[in-house]
Amino acid sequence: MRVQRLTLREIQLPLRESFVTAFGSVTHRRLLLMELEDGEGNTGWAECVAGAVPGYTAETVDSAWATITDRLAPEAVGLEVEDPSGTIAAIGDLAPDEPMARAAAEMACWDLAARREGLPLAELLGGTRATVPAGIALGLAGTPGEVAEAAADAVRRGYRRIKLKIQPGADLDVVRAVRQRVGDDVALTVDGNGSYRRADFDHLAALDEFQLQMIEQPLPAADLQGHADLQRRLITSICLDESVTTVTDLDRMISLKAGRVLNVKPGRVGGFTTALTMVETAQAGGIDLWVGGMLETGIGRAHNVALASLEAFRLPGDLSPSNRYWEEDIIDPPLTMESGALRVPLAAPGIGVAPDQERIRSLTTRVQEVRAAP
Ligand code: OSB
Ligand code: MG
Repeated sequence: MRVQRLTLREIQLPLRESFVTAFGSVTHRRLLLMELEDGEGNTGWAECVAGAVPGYTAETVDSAWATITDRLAPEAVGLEVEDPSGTIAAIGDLAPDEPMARAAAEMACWDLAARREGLPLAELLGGTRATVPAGIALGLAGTPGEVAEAAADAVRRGYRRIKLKIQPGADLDVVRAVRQRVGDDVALTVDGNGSYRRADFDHLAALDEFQLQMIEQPLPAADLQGHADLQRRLITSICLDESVTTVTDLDRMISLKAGRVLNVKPGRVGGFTTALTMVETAQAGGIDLWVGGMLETGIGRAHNVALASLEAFRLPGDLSPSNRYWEEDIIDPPLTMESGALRVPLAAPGIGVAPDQERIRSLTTRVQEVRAAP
């Protein structure tokens, strides 16, 4: 397979409501869309998960734009590869510390490869499920009572798991209010996005009484040893997100016992090739798995849903329908939730959802095209 043309677009899309985490507030999602063409009429699409400002990791929309246009695209376009993993073998060394930028290219290659073979992406990745359970992430905005109301509303709408963003000063009261409001049978998790410190261990141990499914990324990304020390003090399982961007990070998580659960985001770890290796490594190491999200549009969500269709992802992910974040998505038709689950798009090849070209054009703020030399 040979990529003849790469088109990188930046679009800006307003969120239905601002999403607040320990890193700050997002009201408009700036994001990059990658489109590849093979010169035989097939295209592959992917979304780069980097945000407008650094915080979650160091990569941003602007750094990923530069990485892709300056370093990756000139090498990737025109390259002959057997399969999508070949792209990463060929270009991985060009951007070792930019997994989000790499992932956009790699994941678009998977969509392209799947469409060339006429297979759903989920099937090419080894997925077997026809539906995946939906989970919702609730931001930090509002009083504990308001978050509890939002959680109750999410349960009414069918979500199978609720994740609450927390940070120092906005944690125990929120979790207590939500647990009281939704009852003991609802699966609840929290995500600190690295906002706690080693001095907070006693405070975090107070979360044990709420029977959370897990505590996601309480400490900074680099502090694997701190997570290991904290895990020994907690009944609740620790889940890592930001701390694991490479298979080596996952090996260290397992050997240090820095947590029992991994949030896999293909866009964070450099794409599906690494994500699939992580699945094997995690399973061998006794780590539970789920698929996370990064406020994606339907294009990125469809990639995540395809990955979540693998049997290995035993816990509900941050996989919500199009109308969770967007008044109008950039795919047509949008992803919808039925009985608390999303249908894996298996009826069409590749990611199985169609980018709404007209809408994407109208939202585009910059475009760059790279063509193979004739
Ligand atoms: O930490 O999982 C995270 C969104 C942006 C950046 C980081 C995270 C998140 C979420 C949102 O939690 C999950 C979603 O996309 O629904
Ligand atoms: Mg997280």
